[in-house]
This record gives sequence, structure tokens and C-alpha cells, in this order.
Amino acid sequence: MKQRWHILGAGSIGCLWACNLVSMGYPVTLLLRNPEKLDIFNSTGAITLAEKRYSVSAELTDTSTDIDQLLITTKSTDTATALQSIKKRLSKSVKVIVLQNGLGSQEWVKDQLPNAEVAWASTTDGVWTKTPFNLVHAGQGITRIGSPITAYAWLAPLENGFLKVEQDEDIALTLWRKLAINCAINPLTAVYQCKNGELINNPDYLATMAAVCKEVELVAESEGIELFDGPLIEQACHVAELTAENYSSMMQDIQHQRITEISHITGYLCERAKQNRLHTPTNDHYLRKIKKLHESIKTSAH
Ligand code: KPL
Repeated sequence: MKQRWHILGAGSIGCLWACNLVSMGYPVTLLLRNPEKLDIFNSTGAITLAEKRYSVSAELTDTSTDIDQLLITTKSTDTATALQSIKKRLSKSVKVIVLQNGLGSQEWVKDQLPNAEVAWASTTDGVWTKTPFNLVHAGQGITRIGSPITAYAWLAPLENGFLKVEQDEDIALTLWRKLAINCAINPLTAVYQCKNGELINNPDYLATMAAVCKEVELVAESEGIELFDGPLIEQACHVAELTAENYSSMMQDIQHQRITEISHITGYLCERAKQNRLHTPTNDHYLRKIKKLHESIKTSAH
């Protein structure tokens, strides 16, 4: 019998991965934080993906059974609260995969769990939730998995599901590249409430994106990260073009009055800049703007 995976963060990506793990014969349990969500899950008892039902179980985080393998797919901003809610259930040598956007939370998880084997992952899969626990896999992408410290043998079998999975010997670089693209596209689309493609069609937005990219390159360089072969602005424009009709995740968060992952994207970048005594005025400006939007979201929620 394969060892059970627990999934912390039962959003679209977490549920997609639950199905993928089930397809490989792993027992899977979703860790849910609120009883209402558990009731909704229990009324269906499975995750549906492309009309196919995948049998998983679900339980509240404050259940007492041990967790030996944990996949974290919460928003990066929810990591601390979510991990705290299950920390005492983790077995000593727990295996953990952190599959999240942005940077900062991966190191944080490792620091919290010094005895754990912690791997990091980044995905380009596109998935959305039609109704609770009923998914549409809209874009087949790649999930890259690796550890910045050592190659864990237990990661290799995860290539055998229906999702495209690759071992990544430089997962930190992969996450940095994603962060760089997200710094270039997400805050601007969120502030101007526009599609990704508009960033390349509007000369003012494009000039701002170029300024953001220059600062990101400086910070990356100071951290010893060589981002891409060509300039970041070229990559960012390429991604904006490929996803021209999409709304970025941050744009959607703001539109739906949700807190964004800015603290782990532009926030992480500005923090690294500060540590390295670099100036990032454009990124600072958009970080402040999004934080202001968070304030109004919090106020209207009360
Ligand atoms: O990753 C993305 C996001 O929306 O978070 C991009 C690449 C910007 C695509 O929309």
C-alpha cells in the first residue's frame, strides 16, 4: 500500500494534484479548515475532473491522525496559519512539497520543520473550479519539482501520473523566473484591472513594465541569479502575448476582493532589494498600491 498524501490547500491546484496522486494509486486526504467546506465535500465524496470521479477522503485540520506526506498548495500568504493548524500532526521525518507561487514561504516552511524533507515545486498547469470539487483542467502545463538542498529519491515516482511532472535540479531558479514574470505582469494588471495582453498594447503600461523588469534584473543579479538569456522585458512580453486574453491571478484576486500574493511576489523582491541596498522605486510603488487595495478589501469585509 502506497503511503498517504495529505493536501493542505484544497483549491483548484490542490484538488488537481489530489486527482493526479489518486491516478497513481496513492490514498489522498484533503485537509479542510472549515466544517462547512467539509459538509460540501461529504455531499459529493469525491473530486470530479473531466467528468471522472476521483475518490479521496477529507477531514478537518484539527483531526489527530499522523501526517507522513504533505503537499502544501495554499496561497503563499496563508502558509503560516495553515501549517500551524496541522504542525502537531506531522511525523518526525515528514516529506513535504511546497507547491506555491512567489518566494519566501518555501524557506519559511523549511525553517519551521528542520527534520522534514522539504521539496519545492512550481506549476504552469491551468485549472479552475466549476462547482466545489468539480474541476476543469483548462491548460496542460508542467510541474517542476526539486529541492534546493539535495535530490530526494521519493520525488521521482511522482512523474507517473497524468500531469506532466519534471525533476528540477535548480528549482530555486525556476521559482525566481516565475517570480520575475509575475512581478512584471501581476501588479500592473491588478492595479489597472486589465487583461495581460493590454500591457503590451498600451505604451504607458509597457514602459512601466520595462522599468519593473530592470529593477527585478538588478535584484536577481545581486542574489547571484541569472534569470534568462535575453532581457526580462522580452520574456515578460512573450508571456503577456501568450496569455493576452487571460486575467492574471492577482487581477482576479483584486476583482473578487481577495487578498493577493503580492507580499510573496513584489514584496519578496523589494525585501531582497533592501537587504542588498538596491533601489526599486517602481516595484515599491506597485507594492504600496496593492497593499492599499488590501486595506479597502479588509475594511469592506467588516
Ligand atoms: O502566472 C501568472 C499569473 O496570473 O499568476 C501569469 C504568468 C501572469 C499568467 O497570467
